[in-house]
Amino acid sequence: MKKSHWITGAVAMAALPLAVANAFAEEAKHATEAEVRYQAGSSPLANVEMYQDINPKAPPMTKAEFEKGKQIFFQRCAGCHGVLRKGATGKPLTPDKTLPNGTEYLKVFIKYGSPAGMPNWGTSGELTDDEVDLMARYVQQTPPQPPEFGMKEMSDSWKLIVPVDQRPKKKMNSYNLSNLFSVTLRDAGEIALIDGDSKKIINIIKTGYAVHISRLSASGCYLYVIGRDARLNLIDLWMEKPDNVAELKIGLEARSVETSKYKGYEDKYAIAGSYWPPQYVIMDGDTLKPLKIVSTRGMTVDGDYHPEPRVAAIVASHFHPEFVVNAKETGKVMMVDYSDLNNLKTTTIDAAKFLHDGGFESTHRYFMDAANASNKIAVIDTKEDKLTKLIEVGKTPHPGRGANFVDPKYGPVWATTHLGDDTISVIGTDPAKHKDNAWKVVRTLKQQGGGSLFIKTNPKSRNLWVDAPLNPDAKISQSVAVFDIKNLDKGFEVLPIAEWSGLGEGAKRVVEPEYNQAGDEVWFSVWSAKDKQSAIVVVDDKTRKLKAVIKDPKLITLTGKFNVNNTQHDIY
Ligand code: DHE
Repeated sequence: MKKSHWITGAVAMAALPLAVANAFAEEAKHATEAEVRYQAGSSPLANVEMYQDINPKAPPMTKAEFEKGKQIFFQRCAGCHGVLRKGATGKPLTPDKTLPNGTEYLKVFIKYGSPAGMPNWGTSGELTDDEVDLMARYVQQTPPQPPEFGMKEMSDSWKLIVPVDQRPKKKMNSYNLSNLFSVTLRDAGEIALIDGDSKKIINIIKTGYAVHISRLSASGCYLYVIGRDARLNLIDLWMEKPDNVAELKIGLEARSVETSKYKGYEDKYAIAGSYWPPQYVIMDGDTLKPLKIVSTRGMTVDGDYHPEPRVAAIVASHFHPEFVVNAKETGKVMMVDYSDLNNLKTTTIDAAKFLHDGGFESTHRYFMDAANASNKIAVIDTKEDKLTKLIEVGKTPHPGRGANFVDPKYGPVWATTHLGDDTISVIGTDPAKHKDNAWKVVRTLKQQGGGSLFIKTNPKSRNLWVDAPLNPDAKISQSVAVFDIKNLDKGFEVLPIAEWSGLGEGAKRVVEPEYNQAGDEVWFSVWSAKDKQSAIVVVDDKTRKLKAVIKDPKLITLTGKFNVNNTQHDIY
């Protein structure tokens, strides 16, 4: 009998009363291996190392299963549930939540998914029944420290699907690319390319899970799409049918991507920032080959060390060859000079903690940077690489890229809406000709309610549109408010966008106004659950009347929309 069986046998016997154990020991001396196996009923796992969680209630797993579960979780699940399983767009999966549910309950969720956006990992064939069972037990274990994701892991993930020399040298399709929209199909892990002129779907392209945002290269030829799972896709819009030409995983969880826009560097570099690991990576703009990874770990503006400053918004300076990289938890804005990657120069600006999203004011010199949990807008001067001002605004500002317009009384302004209250803060942005109004809230407007995410206008419009998709009142979350910029004191009009979509029953939210290239149409997403239909409602900006509804079963959980022209040229 193999030594190991003895050990196992001995361990099993040690638990028995002594007399019985002696009898077993006597008998075991003469039994053959087959008999011991048969009698001892040795477990098939007898030789396998078990994973021991610090929580004794966690269901048993072998070490190999735990390692496999870790791989699957970080590849497939971290993008939505967070690398530490604290939750993000997906629910928290910490043991205090998962243990009470138990394995059988979790298996059903993992296998069949949910209308709230959880993919059906089992029935879609992505995971076998054994893997579903393994993951149901894995998420009841204490979350392990997530792995780092350095140059080796990144390079191993890099796919150059169509080499640069095999791509078109000029536009090979007849689309009006400037009026193309990249549309996030969040829970499908895809984007839809929709022709703004014909409102027809040109292509549905596989991207990262819980795809988040799209950005354009300076030339408008390349579209970059980042998924929460930190998968970055590069799409060539000049191809006969625009499609993926390169792909890179930049970490385990991410939200932002941008490309170099300074003259002489157009399309040269791309940059993407991750929530985990807390870092950003600069890549070749036309292949996504990773070139330089920089960690954001460090001290907060208050002087405390932070191990996980997640990279939030990234914009590209129009005044220097620099990326403006926001670290959420430290409140630091890094002006990263990409002119010499081997001797990387970075100016670090102290702003305010919990930097999130933001956009340029109308001259593209100042970046209006929402420090959302600090209820502040940080004005970052991208010409002088300095903080110009920290401005107190409403509760939890969430501008998206914000809205630029000329206020009849205060001149050029930039506006943000808020998640935490029903106000819109309007900030003066012209220190040259409207000095008294610059860098302060000159007007506070009341909109329908809190829970707002995006505000938008266009240089050719007199409308200011604002959503409230997270408002608990369906009447508010399923409509939008619109102000007349020429007469802001008149208050807002409410348009029943969800009703106009004709989608019928089911929870839905109206999110993110986005203009077309001409600035005479506003596109709204009507965001339904994964098993319901979503739609895009197109409103005529002049008449504020319904112009078109774009519906297709393939348009699943439709959220962000990025017009090529407006995104390429920072027009909002
Ligand atoms: Fe976003 C922008 C982070 C949830 C749709 N979102 C951003 C940016 C960040 C961010 C850091 C700025 C990127 C940039 O400019 O480089 N978003 C997060 C989150 O951490 C958060 C709150 C929760 C999460 O787990 O992801 C979150 N975001 C959402 C959504 O639920 C939204 C509404 C729907 C969806 O598709 O996921 C959503 N976020 C968007 C959109 C933008 C965005 C449409 C781009 C706005 C723009 O105009 O550029």
